[in-house]
Amino acid sequence: MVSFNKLFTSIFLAIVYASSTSAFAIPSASRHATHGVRVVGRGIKIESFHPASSFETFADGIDHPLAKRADSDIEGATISFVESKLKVASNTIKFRSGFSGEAAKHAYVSQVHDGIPFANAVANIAFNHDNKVVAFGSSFVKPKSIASSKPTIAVEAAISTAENALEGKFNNHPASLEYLVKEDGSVALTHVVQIQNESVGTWYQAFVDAHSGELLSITDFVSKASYLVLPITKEILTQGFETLTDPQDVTASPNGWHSTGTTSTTATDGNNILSYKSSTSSTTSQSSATLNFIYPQTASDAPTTTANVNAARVNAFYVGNTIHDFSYRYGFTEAAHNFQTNNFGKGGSQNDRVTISVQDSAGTNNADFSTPPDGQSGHMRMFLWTRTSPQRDGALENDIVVHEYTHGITNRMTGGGTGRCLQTTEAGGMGEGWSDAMAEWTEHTASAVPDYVMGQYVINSAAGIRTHPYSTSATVNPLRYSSIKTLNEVHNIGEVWANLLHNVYAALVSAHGWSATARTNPSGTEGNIVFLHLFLDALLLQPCNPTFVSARDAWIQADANRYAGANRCILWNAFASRGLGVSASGFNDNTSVPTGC
Ligand SMILES: *[C@@H]1O[C@H](CO)[C@@H](O)[C@H](O)[C@H]1NC(C)=O
Ligand SMILES: *[C@@H]1O[C@H](CO)[C@@H](O)[C@H](O)[C@H]1NC(C)=O
Ligand SMILES: [Ca+2]
Ligand SMILES: [Zn+2]
Repeated sequence: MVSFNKLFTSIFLAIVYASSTSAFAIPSASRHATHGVRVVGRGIKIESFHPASSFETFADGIDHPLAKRADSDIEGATISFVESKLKVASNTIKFRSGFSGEAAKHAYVSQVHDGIPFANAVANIAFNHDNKVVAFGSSFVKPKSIASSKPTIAVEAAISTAENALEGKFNNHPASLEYLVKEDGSVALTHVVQIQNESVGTWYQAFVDAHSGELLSITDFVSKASYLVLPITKEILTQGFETLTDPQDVTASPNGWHSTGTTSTTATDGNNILSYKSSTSSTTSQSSATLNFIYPQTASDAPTTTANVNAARVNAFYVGNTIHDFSYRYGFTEAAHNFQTNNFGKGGSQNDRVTISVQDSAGTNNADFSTPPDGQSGHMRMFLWTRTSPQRDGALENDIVVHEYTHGITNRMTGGGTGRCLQTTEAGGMGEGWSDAMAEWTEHTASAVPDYVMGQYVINSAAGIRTHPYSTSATVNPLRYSSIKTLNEVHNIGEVWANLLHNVYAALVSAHGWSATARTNPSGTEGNIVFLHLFLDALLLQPCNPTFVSARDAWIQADANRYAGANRCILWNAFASRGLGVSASGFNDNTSVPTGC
């Protein structure tokens, strides 16, 4: 729980920090790929640095040094490949995790010194079914200097520095020691501690120099939605509620949605999702085991009436579980670091189902999602929207719930479950884009690909909450890769990526048709199925803190792995149509596609 007993000292120290970190420059687009800037606590600006990632893909694959050895395991193959590829000693490489996905095997390593891993110098590698390397991303560095591996500042002092600067409380998640590469090429030893402030919904991982005591960097586990204020129209809400019976997919949720395997409930409280208001025990609960969650919502009543709160908790529970289930079918499994209380012995870390706080009192006109590492629960907060009277509830607009949960998918599937790999401005921007693209994917009901608008119910405006609808028409949506040059805010950058993906989706559906059973049958050949496979496969392939260019390359490689490159030219043409062609770089458009496309 949050304690307030340090309020006075924290005000004092935060002011000291404000002056010592104010030298950071305002970011320009050239820093999008390597920096993330956040304003924390009482207005302190913290700029975190992430060494640029290289990313290479190898189509049908290349050999790793142990390829000829029948007994080579994923760990040995990974270490030997990284060693030879980067020409570094094997004792500078630490194997972190690995697993076999459907289309490829994935492994994640860190640079290491004196047995202590580097937080922001990592690499990821993928092997296809022929045991060949198909993708390699790396942010390993050649350090100018490395601090001693023996801390001279105690962890307690580091915790108190972080608590003061970030205006929160150490959450007792075990602290660790990690190296952190700084922008000047030197490497600091840091105490890594998690600081939360439950009343304002912040959740950071702080990197405090274990020799100087300075707060050097943070990971922000929260992805916020921020929405444009648009004029309210008088459109009347038309309700689309339906009664669904047994919507759970038992391939993804073997004990259904209300049982962990050891504990069963009759409430919005299960293995994948806990949906509540105010207190985690305040769920929608049935008195008997019939599980009849029928709570009609009355749009003309305030969202806070008992009936409407029940409708919100039930809808959030249903949507969260549905995303869990269909994303599971496409590879967001236990081993790929998903969110479940019980993993049924299938790998990954458990006890991390998503908790959803509906009508959270901490804010209005927004929603957010925190993604800590695998093994700690993801947390979604849904707020009320105040543009209308009565107010509207984000938990009853499915695209918002899907958008938020998808932050959990992208943050967990990029970089091996650390929750640390979408932290630069550019990668964070794509995070927003994937979330909108997933919301769009769930809402298609036919092969037509009309323009897509996000968030029109909560603000009661047909234009929704983004600057443009997502569209195949460059007149309706003129955003291109080069638009990012003048954008700094992650949702605005995300619109560029979501619109690229809208065009990729339209191209795949136009080529391969559309399946109405895509959520439960991922083995079809239709375009919407292909799209979601490549979407999730590419997350696993791309490097930590990807750029638009490396994320695009990961899609192309994902297609090589799963479909032998059958969609290569479709993908290239769609990406190139909005400036992300072969020679696109540094937010300069290029519309060329490879020869033969
Ligand atoms: C959480 O943030 C609020 C608002 O900034 C602040 O008043 C409160 O003291 C913080 N809590 C902790 C534990 O620091
Ligand atoms: C794209 O880049 C290539 C060089 O790789 C150049 O030859 C071509 O003219 C560029 N095309 C466009 C349309 O920008
Ligand atoms: Ca997990
Ligand atoms: Zn978001």
